Amino acid sequence: MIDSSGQAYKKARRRYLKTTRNRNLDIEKDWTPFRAAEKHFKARFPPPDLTKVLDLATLDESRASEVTAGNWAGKPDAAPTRAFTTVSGSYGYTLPEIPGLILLPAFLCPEKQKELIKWSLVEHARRPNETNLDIHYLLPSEGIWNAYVRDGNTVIHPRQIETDAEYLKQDPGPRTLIDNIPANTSNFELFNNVSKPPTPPSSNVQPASCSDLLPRLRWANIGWSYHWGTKQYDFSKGKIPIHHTIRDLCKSAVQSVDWKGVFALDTSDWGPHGADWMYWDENYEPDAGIVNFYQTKDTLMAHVDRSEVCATSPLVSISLGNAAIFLIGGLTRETEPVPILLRSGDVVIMSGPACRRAYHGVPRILENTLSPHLADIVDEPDWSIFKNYMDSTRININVRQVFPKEFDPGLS
Ligand SMILES: O=C(O)CCC(=O)C(=O)O
Repeated sequence: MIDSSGQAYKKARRRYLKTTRNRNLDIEKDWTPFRAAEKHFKARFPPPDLTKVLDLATLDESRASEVTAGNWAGKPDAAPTRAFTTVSGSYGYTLPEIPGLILLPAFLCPEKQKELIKWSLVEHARRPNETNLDIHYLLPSEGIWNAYVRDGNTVIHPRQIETDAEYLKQDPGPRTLIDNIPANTSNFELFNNVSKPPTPPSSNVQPASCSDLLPRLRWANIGWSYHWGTKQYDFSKGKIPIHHTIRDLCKSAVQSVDWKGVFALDTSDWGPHGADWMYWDENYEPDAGIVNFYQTKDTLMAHVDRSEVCATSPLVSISLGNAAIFLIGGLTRETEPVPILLRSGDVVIMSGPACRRAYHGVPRILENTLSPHLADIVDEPDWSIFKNYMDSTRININVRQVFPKEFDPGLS
């Protein structure tokens, strides 16, 4: 699978031998099953074994060139799955181990993937949508991508630290108290009233060119503003409308699933209002989310999405660009996660009480796995600048519904 005579392999081996020389093996005994899986897939040396990774693209002959790109492939039967036919006639899969987890391989055609990559960079990663770079830099209103395309040498200056800023004087108060408590309809008022001061810019940020900053673009908020400091939504900032392309796509993903087949026999606790999957075709309405931009060395550690008041309605997650290992387990890190290989165009839906608040993360972006249909610039020279960025990038667009349909948050 990996070329052991290559320079990258030799470098990874040298680094591994150096960093593990004095390793205390006892530490590993304390790792939870989720942590152990993260460590396994993060490892550069030896490269991770993917034979226990669910890779549904390997079932689809039309995806053969994607599977061979980069030489990373898992197995189609690495975890038990149940196939169903979506309303458009393609295959979808559920995992009996994690009720509510839906996999829609190749849900997006290559043209749609390109459209969404362009949308993420050109239209979305700019004001009024907040990005991680806005915290530290004074970005032009056209956004980092468009500034980079115009002139990669343009220098972007750090945000000044206002020493008398209100947020520096404020006591964080309940912030630490309620951090990590799952939101619900009963504690919504309390969450909504927590002070959400702007994140102070770092004091050691230096001016940087657009070319240097672009690989540091890590996220852009969608819809309701997510406040990263408190891990809660800041509803006082209002809701930026979800772009119609994203809304339509997420709704069509939700409508393509046979929810009765998924949940008819489910006996889990759906909370005070009971199960509502039978209405999702009609009333699922995405209103928040994140675009994640990963470079090949980036990871997303195990976490639970607890900030949405609705803990059951679908979270739709779209993969674009390089492939990744996605881990999803249970309600604690003690459950051994299922590793799933996600490729460009795949859609994952997390729904229902067992899945929506399950631990999940992305320990590895698989290098050199840009699908041939995204790497090809012969017929489309304008794509080449996107292709160059995507060579080392994975984009994930994930979209949620914050409030249950019957709940009035009282926000005007
Ligand atoms: O990148 C992914 O596939 C998952 C992203 C995610 O879990 C998140 O943003 O909360």
